[in-house]
Amino acid sequence: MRGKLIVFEGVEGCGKTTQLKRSQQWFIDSGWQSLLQAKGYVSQLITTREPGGTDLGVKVRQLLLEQSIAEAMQSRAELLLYAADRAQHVDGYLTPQLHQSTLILCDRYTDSTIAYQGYGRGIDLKLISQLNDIATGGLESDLTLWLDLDAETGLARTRQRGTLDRIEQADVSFHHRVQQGFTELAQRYPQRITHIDASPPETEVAEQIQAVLSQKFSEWYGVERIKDKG
Ligand code: Z5A
Repeated sequence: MRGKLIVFEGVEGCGKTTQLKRSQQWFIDSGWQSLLQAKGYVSQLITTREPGGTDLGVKVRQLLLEQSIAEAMQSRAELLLYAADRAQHVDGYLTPQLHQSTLILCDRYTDSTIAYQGYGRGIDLKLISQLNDIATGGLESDLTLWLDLDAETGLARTRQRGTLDRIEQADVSFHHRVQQGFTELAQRYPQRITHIDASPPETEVAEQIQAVLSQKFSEWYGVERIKDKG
């Protein structure tokens, strides 16, 4: 059976990375992993991210996020670098893994490009859509979890970590536009994008995500919901 691509999206500091790791552990602890493996539906669960999910992508990520480039990165150059990272990721990693029945948890994907380069930088949304199609070859997520958090709270969380990368340093109105982008995407694609309230404590956010994942596993694999242990 083909694998599934589950994407975590949202503004900086919304807790994607934290929740992606918690979901990975919960998949094992809850018993879903052993159940789906025993039935032959899923071979393994892996985590990855954009930008930076491949060796080439790690280098592209450095270019995109480092603050030390003397000249300002132009918006279209930035857009094309994200697209290059994605094309490598899809063809070199995601698609082969999906053919091996892998369940993939991915930190950011195409909606980030629409939200950041489209709504944030103001690049034409049609152009971004065309470029996303080229970079993905049509591969869409099976489920996108949008961790909805207001931009200020997210930025305050990341600032506590210390140094800010090139994008985190952008002014707050940029981050508001990005948040607006995610909001509109969720309204436009309710079948694919599920809203998660990312403002409560980590454990409460995790519970919302686990409920959605349990429901999706039942739907995708036709197995009865099991009682979560984790
Ligand atoms: N980008 C783009 O522009 N276009 C694209 O197409 C793509 C990406 C794919 C890097 O992404 C940048 O790439 C990003 C968008 C751009 N812009 N920036 N900067 P990234 O995903 O690698 O980096 P990020 O968005 O900055 O992620 P992050 O800062 O690591 O945030 P996060 O993953 O959402 O949050 P976290 O690391 O899980 O948590 C942040 C902190 O909050 C941490 O101290 C946690 O302990 C804390 N936290 C987490 N959950 C909670 C709750 N519930 N309450 C309180 N505190 C919490």
